Amino acid sequence: MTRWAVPGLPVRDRALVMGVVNVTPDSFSDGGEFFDLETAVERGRELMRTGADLVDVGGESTRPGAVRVDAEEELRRVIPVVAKLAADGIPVAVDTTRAEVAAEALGAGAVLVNDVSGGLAEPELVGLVAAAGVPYVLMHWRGPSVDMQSRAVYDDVVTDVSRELAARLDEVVAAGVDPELVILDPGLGFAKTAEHNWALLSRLGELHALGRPVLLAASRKAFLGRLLPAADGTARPVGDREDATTAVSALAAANGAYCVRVHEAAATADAVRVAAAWTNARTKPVAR
Ligand code: PMM
Repeated sequence: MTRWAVPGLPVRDRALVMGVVNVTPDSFSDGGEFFDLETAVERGRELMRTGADLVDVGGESTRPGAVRVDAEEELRRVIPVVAKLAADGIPVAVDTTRAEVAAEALGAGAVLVNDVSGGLAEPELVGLVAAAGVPYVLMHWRGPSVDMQSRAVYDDVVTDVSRELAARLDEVVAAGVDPELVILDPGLGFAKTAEHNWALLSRLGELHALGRPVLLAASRKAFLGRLLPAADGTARPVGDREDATTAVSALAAANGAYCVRVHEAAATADAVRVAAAWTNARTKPVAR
């Protein structure tokens, strides 16, 4: 199996674990638990202690239906957290669609820009990433979270997402981004139904055919809650989706994912090691 190495990011013989630090009062997945500065910084450190390879700091919720915060508020939330974690020597990604926030975060020590809009929200962000020469997560995106589910319409979701990601990849490379620094992400839950997410996960090979490493962020998402309903049919609550998240991490890693983005690191850190042992044993001769 191809093991990717992206310049500037940790190199491991297994999938990378990206731990999520949401500095938002309204994220769907952790409900604003880590909203204030000290709590968010401590959360980032804890994710690293428990097995994350890098952390992803975001100040704007992208849950379905979310309305945007202004840039000033996003900067106020994100930059001090990035600065403190980077000062500890922690590899920090900034989860933003705004060029201004990305620029300030890189100035504060971030090493990766995670852009859920794939450069579509603010095209200036792409120029900034090109000039900075930093790794870039390019996610499949069809429009803002507020009404994105209305755009969850595909002929064949894997073919369509692959084609749209390939087109974005060509565009960001034409804008000067080094292709070796691009990580692709199908954007689970972003203009996707549960069925779309499962199709994308199960046909990961088709995304790998685009020739770049793939990041997956399934952690705690609604499609896992819907897979595991209670007896009365209600979806499994967000906080009880950890085991399902770990299962997805193992399967994603065993199927070649470069990085899995999760809210809790420990179980996924084990899962990606299990996956690596499993897949490596396929190619190593075993003595009798
Ligand atoms: N999903 C969320 C936020 N950031 N970044 C990437 N690259 N891919 C995703 O699917 C993604 C993301 C959703 O919100 P959360 O932070 O509460 O999981």
